[in-house]
Amino acid sequence: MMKNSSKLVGYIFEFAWILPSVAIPVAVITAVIITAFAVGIRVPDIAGRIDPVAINNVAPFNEPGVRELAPGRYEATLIAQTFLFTPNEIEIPAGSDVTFVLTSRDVIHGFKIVGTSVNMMAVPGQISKMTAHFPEPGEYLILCHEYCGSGHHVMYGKIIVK
Ligand SMILES: [Cu+2]
Repeated sequence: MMKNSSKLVGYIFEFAWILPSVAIPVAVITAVIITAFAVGIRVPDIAGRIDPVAINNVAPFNEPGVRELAPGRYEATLIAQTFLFTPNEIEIPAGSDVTFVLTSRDVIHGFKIVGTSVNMMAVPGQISKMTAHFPEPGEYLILCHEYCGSGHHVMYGKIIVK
C-alpha cells in the first residue's frame, strides 16, 4: 500500500514536468502560426541581388519613387544611403496596397514604417521587398532602425496617405 502511493506521487511529479515540456512548445508554435497567418506578420522576402555600385543603372532603382501597378496597387522603390532615403517622401491614396522595394547604396540600414508591420533591413547587394496596406489617410514615419553612422538619428522619411 505504502509502496503504491509513493509510486503514484512519482507519476504525478513526472506528469507535472512532462506537461509543460509539451505545452510550452505547442504554445510557441501556435503563437508563430497566429502571427504569421492571422496578424499578418511576415519575414521580409529577399527579392534579389544587386551590385550596390551599379544601383543608378539598374531598374527599378534607376528611377526610385512610386509606380502604379494596378488600381489600388503601387510599388515604391527606395534607396537607403547615409543618411537619407531616396525618395524620402511618398504620397499614396488611402486604401492602397504598396510593395516597398528597397536596397542600400553603402552600409546596412533599417527600414521601419511606424504603425505598420513593415520592418526590413536595407543591405548593400540585396533587394528587400514587403507589401503593406494603408486603409486610413494619415502620415507614417519611416525610420532607419539600424545604426549606420554619425547621422543615423536624422535618417527618416514620410509616407503621406491621402
Ligand atoms: Cu541608420
